[in-house]
Amino acid sequence: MEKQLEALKQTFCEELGHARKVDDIEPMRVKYLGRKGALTSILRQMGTLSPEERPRMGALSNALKTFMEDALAKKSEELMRTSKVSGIDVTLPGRAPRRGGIHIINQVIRELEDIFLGLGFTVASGPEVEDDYHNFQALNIPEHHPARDMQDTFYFQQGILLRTHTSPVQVRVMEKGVLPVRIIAPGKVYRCDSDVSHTPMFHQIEGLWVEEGITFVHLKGVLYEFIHRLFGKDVPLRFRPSFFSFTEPSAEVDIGCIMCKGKGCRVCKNSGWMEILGCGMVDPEVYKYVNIDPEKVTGFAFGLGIERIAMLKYGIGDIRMFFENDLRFLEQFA
Ligand code: 2NM
Repeated sequence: MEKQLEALKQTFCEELGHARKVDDIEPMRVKYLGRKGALTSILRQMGTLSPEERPRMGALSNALKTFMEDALAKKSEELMRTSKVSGIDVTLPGRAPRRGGIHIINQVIRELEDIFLGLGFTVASGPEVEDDYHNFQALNIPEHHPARDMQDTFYFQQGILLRTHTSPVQVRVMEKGVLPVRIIAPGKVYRCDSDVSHTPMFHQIEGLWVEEGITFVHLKGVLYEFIHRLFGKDVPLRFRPSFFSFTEPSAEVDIGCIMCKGKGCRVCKNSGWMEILGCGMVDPEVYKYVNIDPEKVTGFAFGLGIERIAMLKYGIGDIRMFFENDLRFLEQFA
């Protein structure tokens, strides 16, 4: 029996020397130390020994058992540290998560916000799911105006819709009745439209200044300053008369084409000018809805599309690029 124990230790040590993976250890524990294992079957012969021999054999078997247990534990720990577990090298460093960045549209929004904060405006926001009253009626947009059509506006149900501009934010700020108002409202807007130059969701920034004594001169002063801070002091601009139901008088502002410097190109359709925003003096009709007395205060408002500004600034030809989430495009602006 002593010889058997000696031989068992020998084969155990040899086999353990060949173990290469942590997964090799458990089968060995079963084979040598398990209930039906090699050591157990040797111990079954204890009964055949003389009473004098038993204590010594018992001690030898126990020593071997402890030896094998310790050896298995040590080897297992060593393999865990140094070798492959099921084909995975746990000692390799992990893959670092990729760093995200601020979307180019949000970068442009921040830049515009910074300019207007510098001109004394504060940033306002409001719901993207709006009601007909704040999105159309309070802005003096007639009941049967084409802008209200199902074709142009996403409706949830009669009277509830996705805002088609950020003007309802301005209506809500005026409703609070705290004057003066000097705010910008950047955010997402929605129109049922989709092609190279239109996406169903896009971004706008609108501004509003309502206070005693505000005139068209203040409007021109703020917009000149804004455009010069955004596109540089040398860019020419011009005001063209226009029409909006919520402003009177109204104007559209063009800047000298920044692609061709006014010479005429594809982007400006050979005119040398590009339209970048709409503006005007807030129509007294609008004040009626928000309980402001047009005899006491006046104000101006303006609005522009963020994507258009970003496309001009970075020479991007297709508005859909902003929303396809192709990292090869987005990473250029990270
Ligand atoms: C524009 C152009 C002109 C505008 C007007 C208002 C409000 F609420 F005060 F009436 N908010 N935004 C406005 C005026 C927007 O976008 C091209």
